Parts: sequence; C-alpha cells; structure tokens
Amino acid sequence: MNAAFDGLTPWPEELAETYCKGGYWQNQNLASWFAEKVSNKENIVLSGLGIDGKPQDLTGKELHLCVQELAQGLAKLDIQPSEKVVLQMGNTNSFVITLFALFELGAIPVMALPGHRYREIEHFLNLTKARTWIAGDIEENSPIPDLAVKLKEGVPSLQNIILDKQDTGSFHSLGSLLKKGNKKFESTNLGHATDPAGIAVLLCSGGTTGLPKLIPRTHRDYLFNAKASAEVCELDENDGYLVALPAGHNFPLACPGILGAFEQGAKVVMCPSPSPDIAYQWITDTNATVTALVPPLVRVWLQNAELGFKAPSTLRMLQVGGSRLDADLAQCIPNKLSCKLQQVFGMAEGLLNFTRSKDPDLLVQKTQGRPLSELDEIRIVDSQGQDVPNGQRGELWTRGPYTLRGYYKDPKANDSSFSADGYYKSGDLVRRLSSGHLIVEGRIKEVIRRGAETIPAESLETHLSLHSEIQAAAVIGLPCERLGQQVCAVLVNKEETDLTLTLNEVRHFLIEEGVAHFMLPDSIEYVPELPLTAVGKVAYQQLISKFSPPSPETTY
Ligand code: OOB
Repeated sequence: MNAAFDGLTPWPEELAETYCKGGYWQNQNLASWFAEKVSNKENIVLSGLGIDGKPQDLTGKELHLCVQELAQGLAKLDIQPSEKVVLQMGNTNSFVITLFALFELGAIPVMALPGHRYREIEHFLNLTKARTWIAGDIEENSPIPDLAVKLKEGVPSLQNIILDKQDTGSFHSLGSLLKKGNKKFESTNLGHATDPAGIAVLLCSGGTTGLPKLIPRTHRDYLFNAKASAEVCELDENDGYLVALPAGHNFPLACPGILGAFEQGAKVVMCPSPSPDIAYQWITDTNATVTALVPPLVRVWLQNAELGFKAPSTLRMLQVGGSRLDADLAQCIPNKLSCKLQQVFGMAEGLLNFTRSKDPDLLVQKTQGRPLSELDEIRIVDSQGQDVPNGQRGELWTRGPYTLRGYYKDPKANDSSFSADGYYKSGDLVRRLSSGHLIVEGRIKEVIRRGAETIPAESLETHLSLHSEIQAAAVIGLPCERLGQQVCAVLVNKEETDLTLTLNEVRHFLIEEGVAHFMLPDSIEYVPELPLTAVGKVAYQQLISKFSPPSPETTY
C-alpha cells in the first residue's frame, strides 16, 4: 500500500466524488500549492525570528529558496516520500521553512507542540515509526536539548535529531542542513508528485486528558479547510496574520492561519510568544491585522489593556477559540482591544464554526459560530443517539469534506468515536439556534455525576467567574465513595485581593446567582494559576489528579 494512505480511513467514494465535482477538493498537493502561491512573490510573505535568533523578513522568492535548500539538506538524510517526521518547533521562520521543506520532499510532518515532552514525543515516534525529530531550541533554558538526550537514549528507532541551534556530534542543526542543501542546488520536486488524496499532515487531538491521538489530514481536505477559512475571515493581501498560538496547532496553522494567509497573499508573522508585551511589539513592527488566541490568553490581553497598554491599532480582528469564552469577556474585546471579535469553535479532527463579520453583536458575543461549509453535516443527539430539537443540549456529531473518518492507527478510539455511518462523535455538548449558530456548553466527560444529578462544569465556571474576587475558576468532579463524584471548584484569586473566599461564601454567592442547590460545590481549592495544556487550555486532568483524595489502596 502507498504509505501516504497508511492509517487513513477514506471518505466513501460517492462523497469524495461530490466533494471533487463541487470544487471543494482540488487536485493539488501542498507542495505544488505552495510553489504556486508563494514562490514568485517579490513582496515580504514571512516575518519572524531567523535561524540566528534575529528578526528576519523573507520575500516569497527568498522563502521558496530556503525551502528548496532545506529540502536538499534533508534529502541527504535520506528522508523519503510519505515518511513521517515529528516536527516540534517554536514560532520562528524556521518552522515555516521546515514545514514546506517536508512537503517538498513529500514527507508527512507530525505536528507536535512545543509543550510536549518525552511521553508524547516517544508516543508519536513509536506510533508513526518516524526516524526523525526536528525541534526548536533557540530560546534560553529550552527543555529541548535535555529531551534530545533522553530520546536518543530511550527510542532506538530515532536516527535523526535535528535542532535549530545545536550542531554537535550527535545532533544535526537546521543551519548546517540549509548550507548542505545550498552547495549543490537542484529542485527536489518529489513532493509535487504526491497524491492529493493522501495524508499531508498528522495533527494532534486537543484533548485535555491522556496521550494525544493523531489525526490524518489529507492535502485536499486541509487545503479546503484553509481556503474556506480564509474566505470567511475575509483575508486579503493587505492583511498580516500573526501566529501567536503554537504554530503546529490546527487553529494558527490552517483556520485560516499560515496556510490561509499564503492562499490570499497575506503576510505571515511568526510571533515568538503570545504574551502582550511581545506580541504587541510584533504587531506594531509588522502591521499585523489578524491573530488567534485561546480564552486564557484573552484574559491576559484584557488585563493588560486595563493597565493602560493599548492594543496596536493595526489589529482588525481577534479570533478566539479552543475553549469556552465567557460572554462578559467577549463583550469587552471590541472596546478594550479596538478590534472585531470572531469566535471559532473548531477541532483538529475537522469541523470548524465561525461567527461571521455580518453577524449581530449578540451572536458574536454569545455563540461559537456556525459551520464553515454548507457541506458540513451536523447532528445534535441525546444519550441514545436520537436527534434533539434546536435549543436543546446534546452531543455534537459531524461529518463533512474536512472532518476525519478515523484516527491514525487507533482502532479502539475509532470504535468509540465514530457512528456506523461515519459521523465523528465530538464529545462536545452544544445547543443549536435556529440561525444555525452553536453554543458550546461543555464536554460530555466534564459533566459531573453527583449522586443522581448531573452538573455541567462549564456553566458553574461561568457563574463563579462573575464574582469580583475570582480571577478564574475550573470546576472538577472528584471521586467520592458515597456520591460517585463530588463537585470541587478550583479558584484563582484576583491579583489585587488578599481575601480568600470560604466555601460558604462561594456557595452563598452562587445561590444568589440563582444556581440550583444540587450544583453547589462540595469543596473549594486555591491555586496561583490554572495549569494549561500545550496550546493553553485548562488541563482538567492535572487538577483532578492533584486534588483527588488518595484511593483506598494507597492509604495505609
Ligand atoms: C481547537 O482544536 P483542538 O483539536 O485543540 O480542540 C478541540 C476541542 C473541541 O472539541 C472543543 O471541546 C474545544 O476544543 N473547543 C471549544 C472551542 N473551540 C474548541 N470549546 C468551546 N468554545 C470554543 N470556541 O481547539 C481548535 C481548532 C481549530 C480552530 C479553533 C480551535
């Protein structure tokens, strides 16, 4: 079997035909698309830190040359078409160069995130049989060099470790591979022959528990994803898209992200950190107009605005997604950050929902948008798999031209995550309005079962975050012998307050808010800040492990 299809569950043939005939899927792979969109551009298409750690602007022609050179250098390591390569780089120009160099060779990048450590990278290497790991280590105190030593010892199949700074006996550096390619320049062109129906990238699933699953995205579905997103976001050649979230995440990579920006002739700006002190400077220096954040970062940007730091005036739109955005934060964004808000409810598995620029304010503030494509099929079902009417909460199931039909080599997950007729069971609890807009109300697994009652953690979090002394709240279910689970509210105090609310005070506040008695927390815990996943979502599992009472076997 062609290795580009290994681990891919195909769409049914009639549907594939519909998608092709309707022009949703085009007969193009990412290597030839990149050559068409970028290689001849004389204007700057990419700004970010160069390999020497200094700011660097590249025109399309220059970027294309770098990509060709690195592809040559990588070819010398004998990287073959359809071979998987684990990519774990920070937001630098090298990320973009390496990504497209891999496409140029027809290799398949596995998009690890900078926050991943031994457990995750080992898992990706073993699952995909990748021989090569390319990681970014330019920032000070980077954990990557230590990780490199550990992986070299622990994963015998790992033959090539490529770091962007180090060039020691055991590791390659990107810089030296670029130079190696340069000496004898000839176009590789291997990737241009890749079948657009095959796997282009493997993305990580965004769960907040367990090891990430891998999501095969094909050339034609992923290009459709990026192009359609760019259209909805009304990107054009005057825009600059600032990559603030980790670039290997689906959101900044293709929703519309890097790919969508190149599609429309907009500039891509690789911002080394999403913190406002750094991001604002990059926006100002590069005239960036659009960026994407997760809600915990939105909170930081808004706090910064409250301290009097104005968001740069070029920013026209802030996309927010990845986890629930409180409506009160949503409402503040246009005023405090002087830009439009777009809510995005997406998943690496495929389906994307966006609020649109013409939507009334209330829909933009209070919903997570509506599906990207008219071919997205949405079902909202009860626990028996029966459709529920609009307005009622149920689990979101979906299928369509850019939603996966199966995870990469994970039969167990495939059994539980897909219906017999190919719908992906997202695990998200949503309500649909008559306009088609969705409101995300939580995840099935985040529903706490306390005795006979079910408590949606997210709705309790929303109430808690309205308290003037609470900066952030995460509600978790802790194991309890008597009730099965009990409700624990993990709170972060507002910086300026020394007061810590007592459990009674919190319960009293919630009662005043109209929260039902059975939902009131059984306990509260304080943390200085909520732990976050690699892309910046609240890491619920960490909190559950931290605050769970020891199980009977471990007590003496
Ligand atoms: C994005 O992708 P993933 O794969 O990291 O995470 C997907 C999950 C969704 O199933 C949902 O549970 C949650 O993250 N989520 C949201 C949300 N957007 C994603 N929950 C509430 N409100 C939202 N707006 O996170 C992702 C991928 C592409 C674009 C945007 C986000």
